[in-house]
Amino acid sequence: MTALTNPLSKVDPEIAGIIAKEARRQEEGIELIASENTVSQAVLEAMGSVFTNKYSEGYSGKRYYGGNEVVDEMEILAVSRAKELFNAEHVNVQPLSGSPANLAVYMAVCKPGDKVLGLKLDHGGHLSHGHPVNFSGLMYNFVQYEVDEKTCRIDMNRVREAALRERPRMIIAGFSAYSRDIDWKAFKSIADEVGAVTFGDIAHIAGLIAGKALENPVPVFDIVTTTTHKTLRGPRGAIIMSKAAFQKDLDRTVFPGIQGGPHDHVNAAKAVCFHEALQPSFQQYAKQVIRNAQALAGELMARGYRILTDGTDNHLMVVDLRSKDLAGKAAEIALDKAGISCSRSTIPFDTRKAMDPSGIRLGTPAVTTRGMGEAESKQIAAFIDEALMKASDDAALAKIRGGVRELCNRFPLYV
Ligand code: DSN
Repeated sequence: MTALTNPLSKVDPEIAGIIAKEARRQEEGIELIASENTVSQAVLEAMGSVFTNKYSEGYSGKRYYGGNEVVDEMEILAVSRAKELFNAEHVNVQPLSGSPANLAVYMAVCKPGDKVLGLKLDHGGHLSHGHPVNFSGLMYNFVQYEVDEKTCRIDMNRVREAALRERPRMIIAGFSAYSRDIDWKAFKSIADEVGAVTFGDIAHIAGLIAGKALENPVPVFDIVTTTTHKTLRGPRGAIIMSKAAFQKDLDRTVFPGIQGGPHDHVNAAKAVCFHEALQPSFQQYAKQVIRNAQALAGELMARGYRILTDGTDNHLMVVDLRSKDLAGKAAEIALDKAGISCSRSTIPFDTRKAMDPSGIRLGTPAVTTRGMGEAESKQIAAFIDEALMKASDDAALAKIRGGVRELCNRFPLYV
């Protein structure tokens, strides 16, 4: 494409200015939101491509609009790369995001009212795993399993008991705030005992699986979904992977069941992200994400913080702030003022409300992308500790923000 003759800064300086402001916020701040990451310039370029102009309802070779021969080429490549990356029999790259991908799985496998087993939200699960205010909890008969009160870990004996008692149509394994490995094979064997379909939601850990730092459930489970923008470091979106037997039902549920035209510009960027994740350097990245999370958790524990499960096997941790006489919302606000982004989080058996729960969730995918290692992760723990101890001292928080900016300047995001 020729150089832009009418750049955004000329056409709409207001929005251009706002984007520049956000770019600066990202450059100068420490991003610890466990579900966020920083994409490459190549992913950004594909997302901003002319594919956004196209309608291509349907699938490769079977579209409802003309002029799709190039879209087909792109989507076929995206699918084949995702299949290779996750060793999947079938991949649908069209889901717009994680919840619609999960909706497609429910609609393809279950009838409204069918029983499904999933991890409770405040025990680390996800809204779309059966929360009563979400479509999942409204449309299906959810039975929610919990983590053990003492260890805060999933107890497979309890999952088995619930499965034998409830005989669900489908069992979900997956989470948005759980820091330990999932025993995929144990889930599969329980599901086989009761004749349930296995559904894995690996949105948080897909990049760690793609980078071979965690075990891959795709060859074991019937269906696995993931978003593409978390540890996988791609554009905002999702994919569904499955055994070939589920292909037809899943594909027709995504389109025409739920969605219209796929977002081809985003799917092109997903293809770029799969290409990047197939490179050996991505395996180094995935391992470093975990090493950084373990260094961050270790240093926080050394400073007297309670980390659920006493550590982490993946990229995230949930910090229980009760022993520090703090709550999640105030902690999130204080850290924001210090230039550190995180998300407040419920803890299992929380007595506080979700808007101001007892914990915060921290993750290392984004700081690892910008090149930080274990030494910087420990430094970040020191910043967090100082900010939380001075949560109501704005001058102290501004001073910490200066230190955060200095650290970030040493690890630029886009150069
Ligand atoms: N909102 C995502 C997260 O933060 O984990 C999950 O959808």
